[in-house]
Amino acid sequence: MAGIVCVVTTVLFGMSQGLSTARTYPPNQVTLLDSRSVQGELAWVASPTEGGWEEVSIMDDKNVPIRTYQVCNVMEPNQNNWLRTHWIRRREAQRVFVEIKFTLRDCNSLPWVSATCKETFNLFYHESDVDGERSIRESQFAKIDTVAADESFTQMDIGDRIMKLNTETRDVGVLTRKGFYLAFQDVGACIALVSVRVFYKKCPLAVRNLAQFPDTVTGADTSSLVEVRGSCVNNSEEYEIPKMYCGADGGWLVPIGSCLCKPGYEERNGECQVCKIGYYRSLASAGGCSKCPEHSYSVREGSTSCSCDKGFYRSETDPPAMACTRPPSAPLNLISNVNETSVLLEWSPPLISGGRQDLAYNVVCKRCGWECELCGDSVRYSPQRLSLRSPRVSVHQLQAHTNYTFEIWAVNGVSKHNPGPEQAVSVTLTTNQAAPSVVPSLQCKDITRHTLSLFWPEPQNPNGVILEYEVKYYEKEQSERSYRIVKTASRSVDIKDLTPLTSYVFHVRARTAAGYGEFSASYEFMTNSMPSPVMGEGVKSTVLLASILGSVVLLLILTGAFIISKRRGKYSKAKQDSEEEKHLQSVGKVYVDPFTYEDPNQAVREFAKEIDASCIKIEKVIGIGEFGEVCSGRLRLSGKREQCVAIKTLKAGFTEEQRRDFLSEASVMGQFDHPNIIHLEGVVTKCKPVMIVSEYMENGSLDAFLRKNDGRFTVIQLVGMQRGIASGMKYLSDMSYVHRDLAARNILVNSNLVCKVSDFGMSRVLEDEPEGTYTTRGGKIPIRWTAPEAIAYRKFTSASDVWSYGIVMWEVMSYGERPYWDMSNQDVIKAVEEGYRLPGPMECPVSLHQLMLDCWQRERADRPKFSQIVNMLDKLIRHPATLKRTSRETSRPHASTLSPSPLNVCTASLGSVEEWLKTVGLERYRDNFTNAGFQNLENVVHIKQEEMTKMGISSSSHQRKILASIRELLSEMQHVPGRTVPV
Ligand code: ACK
Repeated sequence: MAGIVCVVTTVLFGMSQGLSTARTYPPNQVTLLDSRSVQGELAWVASPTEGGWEEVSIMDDKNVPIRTYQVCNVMEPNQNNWLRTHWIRRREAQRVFVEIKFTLRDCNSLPWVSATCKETFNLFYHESDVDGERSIRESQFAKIDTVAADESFTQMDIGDRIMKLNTETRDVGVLTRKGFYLAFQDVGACIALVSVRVFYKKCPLAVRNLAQFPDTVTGADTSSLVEVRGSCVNNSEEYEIPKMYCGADGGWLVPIGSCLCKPGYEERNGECQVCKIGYYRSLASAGGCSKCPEHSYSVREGSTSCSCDKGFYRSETDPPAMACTRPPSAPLNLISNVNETSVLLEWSPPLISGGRQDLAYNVVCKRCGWECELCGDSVRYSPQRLSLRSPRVSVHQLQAHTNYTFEIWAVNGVSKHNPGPEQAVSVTLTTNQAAPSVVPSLQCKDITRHTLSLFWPEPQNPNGVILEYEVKYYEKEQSERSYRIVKTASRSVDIKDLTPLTSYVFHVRARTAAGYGEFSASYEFMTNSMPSPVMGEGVKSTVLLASILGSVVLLLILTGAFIISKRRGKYSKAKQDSEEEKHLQSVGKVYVDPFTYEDPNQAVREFAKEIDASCIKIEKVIGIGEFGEVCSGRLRLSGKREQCVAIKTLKAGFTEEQRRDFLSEASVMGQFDHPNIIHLEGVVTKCKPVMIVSEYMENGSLDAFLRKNDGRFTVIQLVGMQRGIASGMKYLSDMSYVHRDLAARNILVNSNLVCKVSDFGMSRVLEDEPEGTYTTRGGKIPIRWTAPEAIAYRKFTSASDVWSYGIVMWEVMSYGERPYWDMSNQDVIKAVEEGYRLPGPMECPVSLHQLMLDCWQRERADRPKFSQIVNMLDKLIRHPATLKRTSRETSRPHASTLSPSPLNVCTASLGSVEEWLKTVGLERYRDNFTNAGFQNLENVVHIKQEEMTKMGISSSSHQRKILASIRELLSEMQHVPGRTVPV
């Protein structure tokens, strides 16, 4: 026996060479007992106390003593040796693990003990709340398992000093008491317990998805999962409840939900770190910190948004990532087109959009008398007043002959932060005369056999003083053509001498100084058979007021009287008509030539208001007129607001004749009252210098203005200017005034691009016109603007003004180009005589060029009237699509209106670039063309405007002239048989 023990001991010693005292445990294990870490004796309780388990101290490989238990009673049968540990506190564990390291002797290697030798031992536990129970009966222990060695050692192993250490781990649970004892039962094995470690498992503190999960003891069951709720790490917030499961083996499983870094922080290395200065993070769900967008900044760490730079803003709906923006600048180039009581306003977008895409426009309408007040609800806007997306609006139902100011505000999403006058542009205008609107209803107050007493309300928009009403009526059964008319100044009339029991249809209309309004809808009333009046109500024509008296009987009785009265009715109609005719008077005003006055000063007194010189403040000289300086200044008339005016002065030392001629312009101008005719404020004749004071036109004369703004306007704006001039000319021709010198230089333009006809001096047509040329008949005439019949035999009429108007249209579309360029006056006369007409300027819509050609019809009767021109231009403005096709896309206009010009003939027949340049008066560019490689005209026809600029032809008017000539050339080539157009 002693020999065996000795052998075992020897083996244990040998094994101890491989044992380490390093006590490092996996992080998810909490050790409750480790026999190797006990200093001194273990002093566990062995039973029997003698001859059973024995505590033996051995050295590990670091020479640190460790305590072991051994037993080796393999030769004696019926062994029952118990070894019990001390009480082990359970702490929080519900399931504990027992790791046993042991060595076991192979029974086969001890052949003489094979009957009694065992190769297992039993492991027990006993739960108890008490530390240090004295004696525990065997039966109180519960078995955990029978432990067998994976490897047992033999005598040979001892000789070879081979370590055969077994490690077996068993778990036990669910534990419920405060602690427990373990017991090892040996039933006859040769065994050494090298170490015993008891531990439980924990899932260690972990951070997943920015949520922190604490140390968590595993569940009681081997398969149980403990659900743990995480808490968000610093500077983060719960996005979705963070959860994880702690598995029985101490590992975390299945993270669910998450936390997100708060605004102002971003995730870095599983933490939420603050955004740096100049950066921001606005939403917990957004990515990382971002740099402050344009025009914004942040001055502290952890910013959730960036503040806007001064003068820049964010709207409520702007995302923090969007750059800060600012309100737009004012719209540009506001122009107005007045059409009776409607106005078309158009403008160009502002220079500064503020960096936003939500630019819109609001319209403010003010009616201005002594003071301005906002327009009421009766004014209509199309498409709307506010939030306009396109730069145009038409305003309707204004009052006639009234001053209005329209402000167009450019607005965007941040305008409300800093609204200011720099965001608006305004225009002041006067509406035209307009006929009254329709009489809205008609009623019949009394009905008798022969009389209907009608009354009606005033039209909603009288647009002036109603001079009279006209009632048109006819028997329903008869044709509308046999109508009768009654006129009255009041809003009621008795229509007499009617046929009894007859339905009549009535229309009524009102008249003001501007003419008649539209007839009302039709209303039907029926006379009755009663001699005394009954009340009647009008119905619209489709509805028949049928049910008057069913008295067929009465009808029969009255047949005789009926026939007689019907005859009388016809007679009295004739009488009535002739009486009414007498009321008709002409409303048209005719211009009076001041030179028909015996004393021309009388005309001045009649048509021009005398202004006291003290009311005028001259500010600066703006030009030189034929009689003296032209100045700008201010006029303050008592009871009126101060206004800017232009002042023409008569130079000192004038003759009486010059004074008369000078003032004749005021006598003419003073007769006109139209928004497209320069308005005369008055004259100063009682002191010197003699002055003519007129409204001030900020942009001066049209030709210079266009040249200064070459290419800057939309076609609609240009047509708007033309429309204004045509409207002014219509007014003049309606008054039988022939201008004789209509040209862009004699049109003035105000700040709203409104064009007004000016220059009504009497003498200049013959004497002082800068363009004037003496004709063979002696008079001085502006040849390029003047119709052939006026040049040839001084036939000046509104039709010759129409010719000049066509030239003005051409000047407008070519931005102030000189008509017929450098051609001499003689060549112009000859070319026009031969049928040459100016080609459409570059980008000129075909429809406008066609209108010009119409104005240049040789037969003056074939030319359109100004009223037709106004209508035509209105139509084009209303349908801008008609302005799309430009002459660039067209071939030659109608052959009958544009026969070959001298220029064209030249270009088609002469092949060289040099000769062609000569014909267009631009031979100075010969070298430019040669140097750029343009050897023949075939190449030239492909030239682009940019190429010309590169070649050194910088004048845009010369470029245009060249392109126009090329178009002509091409068109000419198309008409030459057998020639292919090189395009
Ligand atoms: O082209 P402008 O600037 O416009 O130069 C001439 C100059 O005076 C000599 O006629 C200007 N002018 C004439 N009448 C007016 C006016 N009512 N408002 C502004 N400028 C005017 C014209």
